[in-house]
Amino acid sequence: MKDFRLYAITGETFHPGRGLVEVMEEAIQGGADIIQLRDKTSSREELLRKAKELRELTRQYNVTFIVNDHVDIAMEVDADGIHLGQGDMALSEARQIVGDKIIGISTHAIEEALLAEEQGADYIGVGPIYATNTKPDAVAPVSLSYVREVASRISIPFVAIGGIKLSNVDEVIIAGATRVCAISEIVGSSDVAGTCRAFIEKLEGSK
Ligand code: 3NM
Repeated sequence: MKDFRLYAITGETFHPGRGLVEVMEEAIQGGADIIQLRDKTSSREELLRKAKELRELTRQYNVTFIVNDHVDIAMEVDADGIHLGQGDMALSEARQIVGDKIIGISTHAIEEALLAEEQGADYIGVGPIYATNTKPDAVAPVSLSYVREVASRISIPFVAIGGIKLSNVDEVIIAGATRVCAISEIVGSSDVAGTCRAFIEKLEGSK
């Protein structure tokens, strides 16, 4: 897969009164290089409409587009890939459906990370690093030691997620993350592009 640094996930509850495409376009303009559609409440019809809009946007900017959970919608809009949690469809089953599209897997412990890598995930999520209200069913924070462990033992790309803010991302980077993901800090910002640029600067500065 095309490499990435800043992974932005949709979170419409954080930007009432502002459109989904408008906010995600700002994130892309600020340097986000993966956009994921994550939406646990919309109907299938609504989701499909949003996925089509974001597919068009990400094509315009040549940015990777991932759909969370809904493999069928990812296929229908020709997304670049899907993201699955631990309780979702098995990786092997998903691989049969999506072929060589990107498969990302959420992991919360090194055993899950090693298994995802062995089973052919293209990247893994590593989190939640900090407590977050964005995902009500998130497990307890995994702490920076999990980032260090993944950085030393996993070869596929990994992205740190969960409660990551501009104010704490430095320590995540020091622990070994070269890619980060945020929802509330990015889409809830009054300056979405500026927040993304600030994340990118920190990630670049760490090289
Ligand atoms: N997945 P915020 S944490 C969607 O640990 C998601 O796998 C997580 O939102 C995981 O940046 C999380 O607002 C929520 O904390 C991230």
